[in-house]
Amino acid sequence: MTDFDKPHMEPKGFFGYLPLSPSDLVDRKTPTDKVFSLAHFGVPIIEASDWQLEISGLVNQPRTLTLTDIKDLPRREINTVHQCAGSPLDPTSPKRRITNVTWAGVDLAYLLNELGIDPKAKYIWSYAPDFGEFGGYSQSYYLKDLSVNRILEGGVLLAYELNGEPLPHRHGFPVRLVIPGYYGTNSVKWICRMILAAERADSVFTTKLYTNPARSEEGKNTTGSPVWEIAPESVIVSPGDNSLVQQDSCLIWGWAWSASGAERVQISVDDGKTWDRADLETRSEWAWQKFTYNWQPSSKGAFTIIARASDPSGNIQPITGARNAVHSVQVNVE
Ligand SMILES: Nc1nc2c(c(=O)[nH]1)N[C@H]1C(S)=C(S)[C@@H](COP(=O)(O)O)O[C@H]1N2
Ligand SMILES: [Mo]
Repeated sequence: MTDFDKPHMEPKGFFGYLPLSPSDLVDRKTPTDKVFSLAHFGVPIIEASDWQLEISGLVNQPRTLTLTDIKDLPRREINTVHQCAGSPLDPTSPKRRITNVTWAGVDLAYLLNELGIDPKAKYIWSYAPDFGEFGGYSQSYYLKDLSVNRILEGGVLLAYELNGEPLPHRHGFPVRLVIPGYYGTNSVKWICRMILAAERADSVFTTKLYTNPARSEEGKNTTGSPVWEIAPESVIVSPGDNSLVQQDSCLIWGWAWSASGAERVQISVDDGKTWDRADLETRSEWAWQKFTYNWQPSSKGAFTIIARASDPSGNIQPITGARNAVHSVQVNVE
């Protein structure tokens, strides 16, 4: 069932392209050549004419689609944060691999409704043919899953464009999944097979890696939850780390986001003893939101500026020990 033709991989082996630090995130929309790129096994080079997508499992009319078939379906454009969850081997350290981009493709809800979803289908398993070794596991494909409910909320794309252009190979050419509000790891690039199923996919990248640690609460053990929805987070774009600022006025600004948007951003300049609310724009689609704060430093000298975001349910960025732990910058007031 999972015997894909092995694609040519260039490069072969873990691929990471990380061009931007927080102080470089000056553009609201990240230009394509500045969008980070990650691939556990390397980048498969797939020609459009060789590509097809099989959709089967708990669906009334299984179907195999070519790129032309996909492009003939209604085109939907989505502006969203695109963020990597960080290394699954080091899940509690923030990596700040974050961008805000526009994808275009067909909404998967539209396509699946055309094919007819069997009511027993609760999850969809998405496969790509990239293969190799990661974290001590040897795999002959990349596999992730997501819930049918999330798909039916809309916005989940089979995308063939990034920022108005065909996807570059490293970003998933010819077609990839895009799940707005979910960490990048779930958005399977070079997608070639989707299977609708009643249960989750039990596999390395679904239930072993990218699983939040199980917690025990009041004697009850909870099983680890998948790394799906993006937790509240913010980055300080300006001032940059180790910069000099003037005492009369300093504009602190950056971006905040989460799966359900950022509700509030707070700033501390006294190591988290007190927090002051920043101005925060409202969200459009799944995009990040700009925050601004006019700071009048109380004295000259060294300060640490910390920003923390919270979401509409009141979840708040932790200070340490999590992938979405706060970002801080050191500045000198002169
Ligand atoms: N097929 C496949 N899809 C994949 C991956 C992969 O290794 N193989 N890596 C995932 C991870 S961890 C991230 S963060 C995003 C990165 O997408 P980008 O390179 O377009 O930024 O792709 C995801 N999709
Ligand atoms: Mo990632």
